[in-house]
Amino acid sequence: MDMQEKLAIRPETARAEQPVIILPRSTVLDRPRGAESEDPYPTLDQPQEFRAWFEREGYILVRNAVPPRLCQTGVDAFRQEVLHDRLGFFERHASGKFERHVYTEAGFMKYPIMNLQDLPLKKHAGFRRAGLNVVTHPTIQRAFIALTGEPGRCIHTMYFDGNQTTWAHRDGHYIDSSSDGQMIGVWVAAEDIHPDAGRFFVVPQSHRMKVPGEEGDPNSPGYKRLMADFVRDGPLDCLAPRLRQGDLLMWTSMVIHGSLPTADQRHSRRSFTAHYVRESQPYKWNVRADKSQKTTRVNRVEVVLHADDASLAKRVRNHVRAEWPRVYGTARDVWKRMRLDA
Ligand SMILES: O=C(O)CCC(=O)C(=O)O
Repeated sequence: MDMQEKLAIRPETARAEQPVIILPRSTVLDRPRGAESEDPYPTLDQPQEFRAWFEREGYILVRNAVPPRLCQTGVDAFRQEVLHDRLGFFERHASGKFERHVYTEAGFMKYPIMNLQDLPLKKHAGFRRAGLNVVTHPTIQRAFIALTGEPGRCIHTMYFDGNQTTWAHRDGHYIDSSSDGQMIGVWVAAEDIHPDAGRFFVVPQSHRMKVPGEEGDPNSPGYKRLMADFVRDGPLDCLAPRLRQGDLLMWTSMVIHGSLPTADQRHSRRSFTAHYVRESQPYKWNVRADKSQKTTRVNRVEVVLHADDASLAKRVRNHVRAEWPRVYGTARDVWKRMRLDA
């Protein structure tokens, strides 16, 4: 039985930990920059300085960007509709596959859900709506226009509850604008993030540096090791700002980032995240063959839909997965076993 099958049968059981590469440099873990309270960031009322900071540092922070009430509505909807759905299958960021929840020891969802815009409308309508309301909020659009001079198209979204300890990476190795390096990532704190919760980290100015060996497959252990080596031993400092509910962090697709290991498992690190490209630029996958052209609109923002429903068979599969997850899980297990036996 492989790991996926174990997951499908016993969703509540934390899967055997895959080796996750953490950041052993003690200054990164013990005293990540950003723990201090003074903010150096230009605000949106200073658009030129705002853009200049972003271009120089590769990231920027906007305090109180999204009303806390909107974030809370998203968190509440997640807890009501999604967290306790032990049978449901959700697309995951780490594997790119549809998997059931894995819970942390404190009962948080360990692996983030990918692409809220593709969630089945019947079952998860409240969470989908609330999450998309956060990641398309007008302040995010204003910030995107300040950084690029034009409106943005949202091409990817995620929701984090617990911490998967995201490996250090550049987004642009996976997905980017057709013009390399011009996609922008968006991380909205959906609650006050406890310093020990496994904070989001960014390596300022890393978007302008080369990391040896990074040209390889970004899903390979070798890539993850080299990126971690760079964060640990490289010339740049790691920054993990304290974020409160509604704070917004934006970064360019070539800046290195990830999440610190969780120091205290009692804390969640709830956040809605998204990736945006300029409306005038298509997006591209660097790790997938096909890219979806389908979109919807939320808060006047174009949001790309990724549901794989190009044939009748795929639509039936998606329907069964959404409406009869027990049947889908059993069928999937049987199918996998048959393939193993063949
Ligand atoms: O918050 C995290 O763990 C990582 C998020 C991330 O890598 C992203 O949104 O691109």
